Amino acid sequence: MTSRPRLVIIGAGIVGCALADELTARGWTDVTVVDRGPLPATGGSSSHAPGLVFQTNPSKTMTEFASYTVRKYTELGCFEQVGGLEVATTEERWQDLHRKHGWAESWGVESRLVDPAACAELWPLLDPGKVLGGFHVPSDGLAVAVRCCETQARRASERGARFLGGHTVVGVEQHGGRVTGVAVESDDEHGVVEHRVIEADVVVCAAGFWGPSIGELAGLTVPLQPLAHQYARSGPLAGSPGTGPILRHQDRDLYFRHHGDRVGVGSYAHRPMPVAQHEIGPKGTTMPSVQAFTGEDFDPAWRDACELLPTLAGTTYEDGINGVFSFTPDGFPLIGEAPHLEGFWLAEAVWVTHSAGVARAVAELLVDGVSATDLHECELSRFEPVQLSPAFVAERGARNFVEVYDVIHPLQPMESPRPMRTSPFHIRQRELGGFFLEGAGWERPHWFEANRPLLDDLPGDEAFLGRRDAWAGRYWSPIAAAESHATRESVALYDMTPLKRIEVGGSKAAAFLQRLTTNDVDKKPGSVTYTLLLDTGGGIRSDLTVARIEEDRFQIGANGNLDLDWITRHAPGGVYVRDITPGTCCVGVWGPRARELVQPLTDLDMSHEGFRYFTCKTGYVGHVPVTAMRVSYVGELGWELYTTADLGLKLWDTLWATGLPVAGGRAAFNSLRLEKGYRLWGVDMTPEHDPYEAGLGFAVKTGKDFVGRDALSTDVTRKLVPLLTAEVVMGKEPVRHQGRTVGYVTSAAHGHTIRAPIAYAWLPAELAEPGTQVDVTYFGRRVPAEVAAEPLFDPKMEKIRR
Ligand code: FFO
Repeated sequence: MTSRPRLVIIGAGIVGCALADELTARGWTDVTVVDRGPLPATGGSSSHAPGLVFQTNPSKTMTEFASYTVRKYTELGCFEQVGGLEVATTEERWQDLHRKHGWAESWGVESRLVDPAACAELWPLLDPGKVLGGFHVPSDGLAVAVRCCETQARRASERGARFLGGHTVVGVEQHGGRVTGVAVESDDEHGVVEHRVIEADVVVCAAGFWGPSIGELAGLTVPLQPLAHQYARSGPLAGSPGTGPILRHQDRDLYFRHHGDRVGVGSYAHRPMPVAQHEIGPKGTTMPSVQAFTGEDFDPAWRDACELLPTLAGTTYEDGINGVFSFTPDGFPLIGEAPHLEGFWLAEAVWVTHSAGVARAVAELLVDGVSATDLHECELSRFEPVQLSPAFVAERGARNFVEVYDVIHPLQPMESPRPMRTSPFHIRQRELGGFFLEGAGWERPHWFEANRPLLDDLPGDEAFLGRRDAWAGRYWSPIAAAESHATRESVALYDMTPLKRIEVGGSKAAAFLQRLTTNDVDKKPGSVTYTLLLDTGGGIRSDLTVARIEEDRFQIGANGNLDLDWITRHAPGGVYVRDITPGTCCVGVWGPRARELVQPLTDLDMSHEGFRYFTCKTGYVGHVPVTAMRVSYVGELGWELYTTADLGLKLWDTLWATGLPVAGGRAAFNSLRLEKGYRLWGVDMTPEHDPYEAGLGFAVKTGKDFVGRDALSTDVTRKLVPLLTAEVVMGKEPVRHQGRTVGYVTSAAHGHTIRAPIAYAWLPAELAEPGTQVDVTYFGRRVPAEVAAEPLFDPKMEKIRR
């Protein structure tokens, strides 16, 4: 590609304009932005957006997007930094605001919790008798969306970008799997339709809720559901201060802002109002993004608003609108290149709140090939095929609308549509009283009620079970302690079917994987290697196990669909890449009695010498052909046994019939892996971190050439370390040292074997020494913690290597 590729951006809303600005600032000046509507108010979501920017989000990435948006629009003079206030009217919400305060601290957003009187000072129209307290972020505020579009478009135009209003995209041109241009229609001054193609090397679709239609032109599914949402303004209010913070009343799904002496009220309380692509206003409609306002849907919200803001009572609302904007199945934006069409990118489902941040990240991806921000939650390739079905996208999109202001527990799954993906062991897991949560579309058991009787034989003391408050105790059962105990003392079966399995083969497979990953994977058949995928900036894109099954056939244990996409994209000719996850299954047989369980069922030599740690073999367990790998994410002797999906149940029943194992769930699994210090990608480390910081330098062989190597440095300023905490926390909590915020928690669990709660956390390198005293802020409480040496369990590997 030339250093200045020809770029077309579809959509001159706030994302398209921000992107044109970011790219032209980086020297990509051959930029054309097309939009079907007039400029600058194109009639898309940006044209009606009330512009509220609340920065704090459970996701570090989303918070960073919002914080950059605030900084940038403030500098550009199109942001009113009025602050943001979220009030609680229930105890549950008040607790949740404490949790939110923690996220703000973890992600570097200054905030404070305030009492009802302070809430009323910030919002004089508010009845302090109704609230328990508030969460105040002084840097939040209002983006004037259309002005943001104009200002950024002007800067981009000054650097050479062209903005074409009244140009409707009617085709995406391609040749040989690459995008070559965009076909547009426009009316000339006589109303005659002109059709032409704008040639392009790169096309970015920033078409907002039109994304699915544009995607269709490119042969790409864009999993986005437009929903309409009601917003109205009061009449002039005597006693209104005229300005003040943006306000959220989430217990009633409401938000507010000032419009001079009027107050704007937005509601998520009404029924979801999905809008199909063909229902969006046709060409020529001034505001295609606006549907008919229905007072009967808004009236209850207005009544709730009157309760919080008594001055509204006795007045009614004026000029209500029903604005359409984009929802995705998981609430995150859609960023990334189409899997089958090189050069066609998405920057979709982005709210004004995150617009500048997303645009910067996409510009970095296009220009540098890698973003400084961790994008794994936003990448288009995160969706499994089943999660792209129109029915799924519609239902989950609507659920996200309903839940947008709910207090959501980190483990809480959506209720429907479920179940989607089930492993062959599912039927047995149900019989055992499995409690299921969802991950990557899979039903995953977290514990089994059938194991409850095991609790009777266990130490019932607090150090063993772990002290949990009601929050940390939700979606958890003490049965996890029994399953953990059984794994350490006897043997347990863990369903590893949701583990992404990718087969890579062909004569060049070994050379390819050697170049793509950090460790030496070019070992003899039967070897298994723990290795990393890095991006070109040296950030960790994944951690993998690579098993060389045969000379030219590898089986990769990966973290998700992102890995499949990454490996597929990089594969040269002569290498095939196949997702074998759906057609296969895996059970982990782990514990000191694992050998005693498996050996009688197989002719394979399962002895320590005959089947070394981190090796694999193929053979039979009972009647079932298996690939056995001697690896263990729980830190015990044992094997992962793989077979095809049709034989999964047979395999499970064969193992079960020995009478030795119990079934173990994710809750025990998570505790066991944290005791052993095994990192979970996407939670403990992300592309934001390099291997040395993450404590994974052992998996990097700098003597060979691999993607990301040149960006690596062994100097580290921060480290991922285990903390022993006084009670169980959940993750994402801020960590303080001598009163100063120094880092945040990634994963946490109670370590039943070590009889202490564990929290992994990112800390400055100078504080990473074992013994350093810190504290973790959990719902506003200070939980004492101490940096510990890792691994916390079996440092000599005596349990695994025997
Ligand atoms: N693949 C398989 N087969 N099983 C798994 O559990 C997983 N993972 C992810 C993705 N791929 C997988 C990888 N995470 C170890 C640590 C983390 C893992 C997988 C394995 C591990 O055993 N580490 C040892 C050995 C390292 C070595 O000898 O090189 C260690 O750190 O001591 C599950 O999430």
